[in-house]
Amino acid sequence: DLDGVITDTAQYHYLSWKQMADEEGLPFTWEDNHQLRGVSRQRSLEILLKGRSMPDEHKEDMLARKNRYYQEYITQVTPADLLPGVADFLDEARQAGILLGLGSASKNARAVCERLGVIELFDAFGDGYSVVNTKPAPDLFIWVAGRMDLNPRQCIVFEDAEAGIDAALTGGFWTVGIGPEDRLGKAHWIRPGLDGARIDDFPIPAATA
Ligand code: B16
Ligand code: MG
Repeated sequence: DLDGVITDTAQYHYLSWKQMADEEGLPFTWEDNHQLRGVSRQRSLEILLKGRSMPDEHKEDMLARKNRYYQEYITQVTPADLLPGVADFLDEARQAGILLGLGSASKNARAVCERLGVIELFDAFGDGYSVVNTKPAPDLFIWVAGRMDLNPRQCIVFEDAEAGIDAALTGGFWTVGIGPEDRLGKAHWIRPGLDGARIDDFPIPAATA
């Protein structure tokens, strides 16, 4: 995953939704924002609207505005925005010959990874354009694994979102939850972040043919 695992763009998503919600007079807090982690832009708006009905045209306008604000924020992203330990962990994995795949719900994932300077590290890159059914459907992670000729049981998904852990478990992947236990309790392993993480911390049994 990208947002919340490799970099913390959750704050930029929040500020963009908040600006749009304030303009519309809709209540929206940082706590509400946790429900939007890993969830597609369209689905996020539905959650934010809490059942309020709106003409489709107005919804499209709200989505476009939120994305404009977000794209403005991510122009600030630099390699210094990699979360602690991420660069070392990705380096260690590559040196060990482990394939790396990105599975983000975001249509802005490519721009963010380019700005972070990590795009070249990935052997497969799945983003908000790759599949129709978004997390918690398993489709994105299965798509990414398939691009690397891997079976889900040969892969570990690192996720900060409950929707992402659900997606990975449904797809048959090993899972590491990055964040608090109350959000990620279903994952095989849970860590607050990747700072100090080593690949041996996540031993998966050899896949059988
Ligand atoms: P966009 P991830 C997700 O990214 C974010 O966590 C989620 O908050 C956002 O709504 C979603 O991407 C879509 O992003 O509006 O840029 O297409 O965590 O799956 O990397
Ligand atoms: Mg995430």
